[in-house]
Amino acid sequence: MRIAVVNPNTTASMTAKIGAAARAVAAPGTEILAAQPETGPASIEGFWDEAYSVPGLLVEIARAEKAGADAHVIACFDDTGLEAARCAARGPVIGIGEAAFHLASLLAHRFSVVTTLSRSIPAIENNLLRYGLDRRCARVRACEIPVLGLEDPASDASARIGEEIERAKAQDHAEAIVLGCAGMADLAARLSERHGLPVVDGVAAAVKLAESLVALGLRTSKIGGYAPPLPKAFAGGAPEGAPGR
Ligand code: 5HY
Repeated sequence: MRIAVVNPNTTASMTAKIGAAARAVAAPGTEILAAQPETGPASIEGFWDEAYSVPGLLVEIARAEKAGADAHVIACFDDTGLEAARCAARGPVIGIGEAAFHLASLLAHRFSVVTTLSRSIPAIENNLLRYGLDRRCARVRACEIPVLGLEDPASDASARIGEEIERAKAQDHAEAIVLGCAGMADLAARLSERHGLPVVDGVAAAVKLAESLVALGLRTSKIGGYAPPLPKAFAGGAPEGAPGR
């Protein structure tokens, strides 16, 4: 099978890291197509970045559909553009945030999220409410490292995230941790070992859930909110993937 993993920001080193994390867990018969938009913010830190990343993301979803993708993973923890992408795709579309929340809720009574900056917390809290999983999440925390700070080998990201994990264990009584950024994908195993509890990375979680849905022959429902977009006039020129393009 072929799974498209799209990093909605435009930082190539993050796309490479995400692609490596996806390939590390993919089954032998799964081909991972990693991509990022040609335009948009270098990182997504809050609502404004998120809004401007969606048009480029949707173009990449359309391209992956043409390339025969059986499923798509949106590799931004805010699950940026998830519902619009589901309208554009035939197969399943999995957000790494939603995937990680579900897996953590199968492992622990309550989990906490550790993301990058505090400004990213409201979007994550909104998603937990939207997915009906807010009751399973004790708290969404931030380690106060910018998204691209995770790309700096000299950063103390792992230590800073670890400090937040210890606070989550002591103060939230968290029994599992969800890493709240695609850029943390390479840290999960080491953090889980060091801190003695399950640490879930959304990239790996989303790839395995996508594989499972495809293997079960389950695709996005097209009889309601995720039906394909209707053909209509589009000022400024219709983007790739628009009906009739
Ligand atoms: C992500 N931003 O996973 C989110 C995390 C965040 O560019 N990739 C990003 O901080 O919202």
